[in-house]
Amino acid sequence: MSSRLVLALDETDPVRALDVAKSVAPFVAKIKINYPLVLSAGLEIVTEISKFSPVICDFKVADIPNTNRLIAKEAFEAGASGIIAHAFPGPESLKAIREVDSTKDMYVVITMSHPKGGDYFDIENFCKLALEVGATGVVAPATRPEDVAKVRNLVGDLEIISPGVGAQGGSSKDTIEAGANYIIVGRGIYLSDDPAAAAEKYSKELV
Ligand code: BMP
Repeated sequence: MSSRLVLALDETDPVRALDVAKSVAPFVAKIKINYPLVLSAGLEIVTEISKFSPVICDFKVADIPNTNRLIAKEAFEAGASGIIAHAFPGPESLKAIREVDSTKDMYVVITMSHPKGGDYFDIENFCKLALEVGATGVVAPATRPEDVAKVRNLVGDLEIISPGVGAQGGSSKDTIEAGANYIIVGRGIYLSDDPAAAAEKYSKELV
């Protein structure tokens, strides 16, 4: 069975980031890159890492449609296989990303994993929106499996990717049982003394 693990590569040293990415590639389905690495290494790092793993650009895009379109275009042209966007700017902003390249993945944040991270998110409306705009999937928190289960009921077959396993205390097993397709692990892997071994361990817990 293929891996259900996504690495969140928030390592800001570009050389180390590439080393980690290469060593964990056999154990992960995808690598998620966020602002810390892109701001330190430049967008070229997306192109580099895409050579050995699909890359999701976690830019949490949240702007007017034209700006969302421009951001998505840059990310996809750099080689990203997908992008993460916020729901609250509404359907036109999300559709603008979809229209850049509908073969790419678009994930919509439904609610967040940190303490009180769910207090300002509207799970029902955001799930409805993700379906309406044809999202590939949604982001829901491993730290609150009850929210993952709620999201699963609302989004049908859309993919659920869940951050918060490891450093934030979420459990892989509970998250998958609640209905997530993939867990996202960052510090639990890239800060480990042996990132490949850590990735292998997390990936085995999931099969
Ligand atoms: P870590 O395993 O080190 O906590 O990393 C989690 C990753 O997932 C980070 O890149 C973070 O920005 C992202 N993330 C999250 O933790 N919670 C959310 O609700 C949404 C996220 O994208």
